[in-house]
Amino acid sequence: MKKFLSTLLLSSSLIGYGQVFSSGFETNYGPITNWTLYNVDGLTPATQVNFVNAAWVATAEEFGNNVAMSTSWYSPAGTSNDWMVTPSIALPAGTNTLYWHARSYDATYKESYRVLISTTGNAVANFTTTLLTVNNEDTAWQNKSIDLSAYAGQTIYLAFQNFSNDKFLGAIDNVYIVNGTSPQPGRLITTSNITKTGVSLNWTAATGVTGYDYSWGSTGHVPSAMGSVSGAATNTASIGSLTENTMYEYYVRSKNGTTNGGWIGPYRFFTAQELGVGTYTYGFDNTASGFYQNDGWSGAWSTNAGAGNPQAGAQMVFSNNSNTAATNRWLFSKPFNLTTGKSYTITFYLRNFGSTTTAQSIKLTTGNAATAAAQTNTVWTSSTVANAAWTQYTATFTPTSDGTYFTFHHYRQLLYLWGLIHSMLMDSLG
Ligand SMILES: [Ca+2]
Ligand SMILES: [Ca+2]
Repeated sequence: MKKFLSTLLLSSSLIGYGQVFSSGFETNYGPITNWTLYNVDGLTPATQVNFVNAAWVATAEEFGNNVAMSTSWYSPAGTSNDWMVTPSIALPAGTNTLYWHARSYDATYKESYRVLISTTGNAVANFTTTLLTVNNEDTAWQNKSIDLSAYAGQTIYLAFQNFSNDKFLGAIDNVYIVNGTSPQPGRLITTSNITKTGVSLNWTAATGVTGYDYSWGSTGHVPSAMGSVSGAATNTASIGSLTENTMYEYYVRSKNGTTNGGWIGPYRFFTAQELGVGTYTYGFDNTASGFYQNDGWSGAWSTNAGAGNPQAGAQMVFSNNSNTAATNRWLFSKPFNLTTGKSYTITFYLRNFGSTTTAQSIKLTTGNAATAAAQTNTVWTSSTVANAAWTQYTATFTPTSDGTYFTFHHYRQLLYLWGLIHSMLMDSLG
């Protein structure tokens, strides 16, 4: 028990009224170090998933938000027997409900897991009662719950056991025990309507609740009910009076009368930066964990800091095309606040690495959110980018409404057959 003491003390201030246990697997919010892990199978994960170097590992699902992940893809193949066990939990009298979110990561190779309970200890052998068996968990995040009222007044341990045979990856997040009932909203809580000073939070509504609280602040802030909305079906809330060009963190929780659900989060957003007041220049040179997400950018392009590779500075972004499928990879800028009718000039560098004989296709688009669906306006496009050297391009854009992202979209479908992989790189937007 000693190993849990310091982390439990750190997280105790995050336990709100009605909450008995909480773990979101963030470093500062119910970290995985609060749990006891047992890698009973002792098998060797396949190279592609060897970041799972324990029974369960905390890994980033979104920028700033971890999940607990386990694998059953072993080399040689085998059956997972990986445990994640809570510290001892003293259940109060009355109704107690366990909530969590879960998903698999490959529709063809879905993970299976059990939830077990012990009243005698936290060793694997103590878990003789299975509360729930989930075979082939869905690949979309699922809301899960179990009524623990039969154990009211007892000290319990809970375990999640991955018992999948030769599948892929599965994840658990937001494990909460509430004294009462307050079902969780959907796991992913998104933003929209980002301006210099405001944002809307959006979630998938829960049933059987009376409303939602939300919290926002700087990275690492301790969530508290800074705002509330009523009604189970309500699925959005607006925040104002924010600071321009600033990264914020946010949480949402359900509430059912005086019983609070667990905080779902943290997620992060940037408020918009005014563009046109001086020049914005960006070379993707942030090498901190999270790379360009720390600067408000997002998307699936990779970074490379190889000596001599960037057009300037220390790092660049790139997008590999594929020899088996169409490339469809987005890179979203931070949000910029633009003035309707004003002309903006965007310059950027592109080059190919590897083969330059097969042209790449790149678009520069704009939209009102950092999603592919929102990128409805093409500012610049080329299907003939085949530069051996960095080449500068210039585009101009005159918005018809305020509040805009710039987005680069690498979308070429590979047509040749001999299997070369080459890359598209971009640097020094400004
Ligand atoms: Ca989490
Ligand atoms: Ca294992």
